[in-house]
Amino acid sequence: MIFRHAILAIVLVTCVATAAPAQTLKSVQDRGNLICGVSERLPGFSAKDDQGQWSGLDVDFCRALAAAIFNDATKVEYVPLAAESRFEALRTKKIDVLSRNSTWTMGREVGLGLAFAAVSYYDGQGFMVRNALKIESALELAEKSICLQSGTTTELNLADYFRNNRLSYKPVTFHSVKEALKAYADGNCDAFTSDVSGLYALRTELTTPRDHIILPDVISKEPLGPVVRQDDFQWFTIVKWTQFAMVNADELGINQGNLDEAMKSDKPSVRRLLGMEGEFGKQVGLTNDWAARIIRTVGNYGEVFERNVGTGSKLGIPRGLNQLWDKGGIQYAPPIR
Ligand SMILES: N[C@@H](CCC(=O)N[C@@H](CS)C(=O)NCC(=O)O)C(=O)O
Repeated sequence: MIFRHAILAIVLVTCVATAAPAQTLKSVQDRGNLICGVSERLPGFSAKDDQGQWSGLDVDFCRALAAAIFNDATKVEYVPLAAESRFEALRTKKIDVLSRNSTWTMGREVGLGLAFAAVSYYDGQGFMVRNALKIESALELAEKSICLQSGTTTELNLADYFRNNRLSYKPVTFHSVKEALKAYADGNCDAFTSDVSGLYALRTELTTPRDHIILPDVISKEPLGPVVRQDDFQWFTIVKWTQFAMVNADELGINQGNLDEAMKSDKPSVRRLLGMEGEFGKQVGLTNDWAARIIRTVGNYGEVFERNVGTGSKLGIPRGLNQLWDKGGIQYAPPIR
């Protein structure tokens, strides 16, 4: 009898131990930096310059998280990941968060045990072709060869699109974006397909970008956003509200330039966002000025968008769907209250 109780106790202790929630925030704080998975090279989203400095919209998300946690956006170790290895790197805890133009799909959540925290960029899949080809619509790509990267949603969307339209095509698939773009640049494919944002980004890498157009057809929904494991709700909450803080700041008109002025505001929504009222930051394991730290160092969502990919940047992408909900887009953040 005593023996059976002892066995039961061991089983219970083991179960409780395995069920203990992961403490990503604590391990990030103890380590002293955030390990962020990013693209290997996608200018405007994540790219390393000659001085070893990373920049881009996805990189700024990592910086925003580091600012919220450490009040120092430089406390990030970037891990460049190919499409095929990104989710495994997250599952096996090689990274704390994945911020790498990854599309939120049901399969990736239920099949891989991951959780998309928010949508940092609403996108869709498109095609890039040479002007000289005189193609104006994706349907004219029937029988043509199309370069793409494996391990992406791109592959299935492409197959679906041609199947739906009862057309055939020749997919030419590569493990790395570098190889795929080189094949297209060398003329080994008639078209290149990816998320439209990726096409804008990669077009800047071609010898004569203006010789290539992005077709108007958008064949899928690609909501891109940061991803975490499902085992840590506190961490999921921090990642999610980091994105929402930047969108809320944009909506409230708070930016890097007017933050100090905004700190004196008596508007309740501004005071709560910036931590002058409420205990929202502390309740999630941060300091109450967590969002102010993000805005001061990285900026609001609109500033991040414009700086990295917007019409004034090298990529020149119109804000489009990523405009705020009250300005004609679908970027919408739940309120901080
Ligand atoms: N959003 C799609 C596609 C993401 C993707 O990996 N696209 C490629 C082609 S643009 C890319 O970003 N490659 C950059 C890299 O591998 O560094 C997905 O989640 O599967």
